[in-house]
Amino acid sequence: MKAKLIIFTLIFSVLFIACSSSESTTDTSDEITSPPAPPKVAEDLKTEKELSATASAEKGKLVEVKMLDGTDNYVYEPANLTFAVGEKITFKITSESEFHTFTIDELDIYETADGGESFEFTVTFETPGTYKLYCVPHETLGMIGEVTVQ
Ligand SMILES: [Cu+2]
Repeated sequence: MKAKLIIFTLIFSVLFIACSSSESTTDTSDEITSPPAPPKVAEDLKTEKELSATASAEKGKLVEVKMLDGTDNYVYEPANLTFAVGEKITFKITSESEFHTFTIDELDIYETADGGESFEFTVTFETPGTYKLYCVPHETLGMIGEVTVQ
């Protein structure tokens, strides 16, 4: 009689534990919460950048710059350019046979031309200074120049 009671108690206990453990498993899955809301994107604090060269649709004085790559000699022609403050210039950049860029970081100028093609763009130089001109793929090969605004 006592043994039966023990067995009954054991079975009951096992069932109880099994039930409660399965319940707790269910609880756990219920506890999975939705992913936290993404952090609020910081306000774009970019301030109005004071550009020292302004792009323009209206044409100015035409200046042609060749971007040469013959016989692995990567150069701008001319490589040194001088402009007056306030001067509006329409550049016509022409790539000889490879992709080149006409990049002046400080003036936010990044223009490109594919091999054999020309591209025109107009800028007005507003801040005196000496600015580095370079070609992104060929800078290390010496394809650099200088733009002076005075
Ligand atoms: Cu180049």
